[in-house]
Amino acid sequence: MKLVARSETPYDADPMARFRQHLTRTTGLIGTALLLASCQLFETGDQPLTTFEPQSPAAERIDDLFWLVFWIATVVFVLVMGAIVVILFVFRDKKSEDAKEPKQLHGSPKLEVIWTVIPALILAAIAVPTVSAVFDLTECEDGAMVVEVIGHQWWFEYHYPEEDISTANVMVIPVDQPVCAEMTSDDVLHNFWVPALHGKRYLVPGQTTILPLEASETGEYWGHCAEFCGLSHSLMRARVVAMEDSEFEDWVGAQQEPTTLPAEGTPEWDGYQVFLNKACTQCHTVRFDDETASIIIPDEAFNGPELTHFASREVFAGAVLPGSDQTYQQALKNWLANPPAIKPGSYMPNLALTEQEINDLIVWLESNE
Ligand code: HEC
Ligand SMILES: [Cu+2]
Repeated sequence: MKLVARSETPYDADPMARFRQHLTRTTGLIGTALLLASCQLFETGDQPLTTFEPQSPAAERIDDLFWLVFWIATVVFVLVMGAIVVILFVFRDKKSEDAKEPKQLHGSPKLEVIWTVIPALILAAIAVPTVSAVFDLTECEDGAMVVEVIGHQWWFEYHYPEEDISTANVMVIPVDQPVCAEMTSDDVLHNFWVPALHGKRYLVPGQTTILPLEASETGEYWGHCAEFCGLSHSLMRARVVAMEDSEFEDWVGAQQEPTTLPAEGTPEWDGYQVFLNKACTQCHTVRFDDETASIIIPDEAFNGPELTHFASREVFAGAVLPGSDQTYQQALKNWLANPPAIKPGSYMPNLALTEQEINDLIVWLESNE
């Protein structure tokens, strides 16, 4: 084999090589652009995570701030770029006899004052509303309804201390009323982010962070854990449902009630027996109308979502199930068959349930409304 030094085939002498290089570069760029565009596709669709449709006073304030900064930055960008283009043109090298040198300056107090004062004013115009928003947006109004948000790998728990309710995945709130989320984490850092309602805020183990929430419209708001928190971080969604006041009262009333202990011999009874016998009671609280049968996992202990009113939440497993391509029952079947296959690293183990046991469990779980 003959080794050819690079200089022996000069770049210009091989137009094909040049073409190929251009092609690789262009394809790379187009590929990157498409890849980035696809991130956008994932975020919109059924669960839009956009900050541009604010539905609460806090989110509106953040949105206003964004547009203020955006327009200031746009004006600065256009002026600076415009000046560069004009200067490039006016002072280009004209290569002719009559081209004159621009006037040479050294030090100009007037100019220096101008280009210091203008940016200082711009920064002040951005800083004052930003800092005041940052402070206002971390404080809850007096009398706001408190919901404690506890982050777990990989689901959100919601506890209503006044109402004495515990639920998971779906936070239910009354519309047009201030709610104060008092947040913490049971394990690692998480971050609660429901873009239509507020910005992001950390959930820190051993600390309480505050997030004022208020939904201006009834409806569902989607969110996501916004801090990488381990293997299934991408499968940790948040969902907030805002209801009319009367509907909310009904919801609270229903959640406060225990669920019915199945009667012996019913199909629910079989599922309940599987629940009792397959270690489920080590991690899941269920409150029954017969209190002696209730299974209460202490707060300090390792726990999974409370299942007393499991079927009243339309989603489960960090609000990622059921997926858009499956029914509730199919999703539940898959989940019970092998949780870590659905959510890698899941703390709910594969309990090697038989198909019969899974079917029985589903009947019982679906009766817990
Ligand atoms: C070692 C603890 C543990 C055991 C044992 C366990 N689970 Fe779980 N379970 C969890 C955890 C943790 C989650 C939340 C997983 C997630 O979303 O990442 C969960 C989630 C669930 C969910 C979804 C709840 C929701 O609203 O998101 C159901 C239903 C469930 N488990 C049923 C069962 C049944 C039935 C058994 C017994 C066959 C069982 N679990 C055994 C820890 C456990
Ligand atoms: Cu998280």
